[in-house]
Amino acid sequence: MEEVTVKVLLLGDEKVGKTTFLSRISGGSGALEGNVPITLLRDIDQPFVFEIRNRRRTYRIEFYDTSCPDNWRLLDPDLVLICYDISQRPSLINMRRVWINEVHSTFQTSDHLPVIVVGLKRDLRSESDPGSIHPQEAYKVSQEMRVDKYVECSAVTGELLKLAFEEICNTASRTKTVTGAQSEGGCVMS
Ligand SMILES: Nc1nc2c(ncn2[C@@H]2O[C@H](COP(=O)(O)OP(=O)(O)O)[C@@H](O)[C@H]2O)c(=O)[nH]1
Ligand SMILES: [Mg+2]
Repeated sequence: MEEVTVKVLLLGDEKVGKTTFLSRISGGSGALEGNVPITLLRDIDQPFVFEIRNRRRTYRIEFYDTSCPDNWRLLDPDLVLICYDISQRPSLINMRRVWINEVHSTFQTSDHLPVIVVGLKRDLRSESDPGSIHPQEAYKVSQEMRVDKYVECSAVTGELLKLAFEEICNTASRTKTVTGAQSEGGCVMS
């Protein structure tokens, strides 16, 4: 069976929950449901590798976190995840102010590079707190950033985690098809 490697790069402010998210998804299906304790991955153990399979191919999905801020620019990713913290407005602002521009200025292939916005710490969303981000607002920002998809989840409670991971893997595998993984009609919200 053909094996294909897909490189996925996680970007986003410090403390938005990138390591916790990766640790949770690397813990297997029980961890994906959010009902078993997780062991935090160490930044030095990168990349974090996951294998998924369909009928024709095995995909080796390599997740790279930005814990080495100087090194990530040397990567040639197939998919970028820009992460923010749903309870921290500055992290949403920085996606547009910093991270999407970093993608375009760093990667020459950025015209064809699919980007997913990932809202983390969904369990901390509070309707009464103006610092907390409503999904519609995040979706609007994602559209303005011209990314391909918007997903959100909580790595602590496990809510929507499985769906978010499936969307990411699905897009990751489509990067290796002729048509690529960019969304034709603009940003898709799942
Ligand atoms: N409530 C809640 N806290 C989280 C979640 N994900 C991460 N955290 C906490 O947020 C802090 C930063 O997380 P970390 O994964 O280290 O962020 P990173 O710097 O982006 O890698 C830690 O104290 C985590 O325990 C989440 O989904 N919900
Ligand atoms: Mg980290």
